[in-house]
Amino acid sequence: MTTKSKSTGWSTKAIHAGEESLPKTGPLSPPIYQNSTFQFETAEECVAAFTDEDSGYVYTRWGNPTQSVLESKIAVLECGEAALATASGMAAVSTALLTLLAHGDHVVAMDSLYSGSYNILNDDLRRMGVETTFVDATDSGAVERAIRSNTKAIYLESPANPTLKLVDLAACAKIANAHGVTSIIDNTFATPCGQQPITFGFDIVVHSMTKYLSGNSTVVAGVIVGSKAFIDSAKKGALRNFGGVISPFNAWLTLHGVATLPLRFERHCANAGALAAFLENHSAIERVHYPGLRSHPQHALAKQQMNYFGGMIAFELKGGVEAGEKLVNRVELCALAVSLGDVRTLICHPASTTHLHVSPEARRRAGITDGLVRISVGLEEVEDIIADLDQALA
Ligand code: LCS
Repeated sequence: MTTKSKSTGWSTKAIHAGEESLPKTGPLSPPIYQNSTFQFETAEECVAAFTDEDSGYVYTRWGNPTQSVLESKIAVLECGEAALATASGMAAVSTALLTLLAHGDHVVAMDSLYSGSYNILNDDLRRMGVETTFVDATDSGAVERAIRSNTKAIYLESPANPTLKLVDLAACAKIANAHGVTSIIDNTFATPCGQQPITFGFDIVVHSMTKYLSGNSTVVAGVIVGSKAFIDSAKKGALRNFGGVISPFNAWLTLHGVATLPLRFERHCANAGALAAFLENHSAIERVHYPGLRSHPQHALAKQQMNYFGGMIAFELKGGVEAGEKLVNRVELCALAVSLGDVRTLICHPASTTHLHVSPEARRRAGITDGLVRISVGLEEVEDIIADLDQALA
């Protein structure tokens, strides 16, 4: 199965893609190469591996066979030419940005982002002489208006963490392309089952594989997908030099997760749709943010560009922060935990957890209200999830 193969379904790809390099006789599932270094028979072989890095493995910070199987699989699922697995989602974000940017460059970014990504752009890269303008990217015109002569990249999330705002993928990719700017999107919430931004014209996709791709809260991992040229330069530059490589064990665990992603994601989304409808009709709730609801301001766009509406829901309680605290203290089945994409339903309060280190002003601008509660809908029977929230809201 080759990259961009369209001839097979998502589940088939998730299970089989990337495994062509495995011997046809021997272990059925990809083995784990839990080693840091590789030996050679002769000096000539060793020099050859250093000269042509695609010809073999040298040292796990430079590449490892378990990692390669995972990378090939994700590249196929995201319809990209190549992929690079990383130690975390943040290592994927930072490696992609460090590969692209230099002192004096400018970035246009969405105002609603995962806090770590917001902080890299707003603090670390600013300190290194890269300026970022944050805009309401639900308006693609605002993205275009913020582009300057030194803009090198646009950086987006859709659906965004934790507001569930969307960006128009085709419009933003077209704007970036027209201005010769590299488009990057964090596809963690949608997963490749929900949307493949590269098919809309995006240049680079990043993921926290800690979430849906691994699926069991056992791993911290990330991945970058893009052209072979970009992935090669990230692999031989920022990833190798800054060292944010995935461990073979985490790559191996993630492979197991990815194989069941299409199956799991379908159930996450079906449960989320039913839960969102329940929450929207609950008298204690002011507003529900879920792209699959007709009340979501970008529902039409969601239908246009997403295969599924996702497993993440955010909502605001009529009683604000105090009601939110009471709710998360009263749930029994749902776990009070950050992160997302787990088989279990997770509930959290972004303003006091995931986005605590984003300034109140930036949170307000992004639409992260103090009363916003976020749910990562799990794979339990949806009746049980609804019953738990119903008793907690009562
Ligand atoms: N991108 C998105 C959209 C995320 O939600 C996260 C983590 C990251 C990148 C970073 O990935 P990591 O390095 O953690 O693998 N999101 C988290 C969250 O919402 N709660 O805890 C972590």
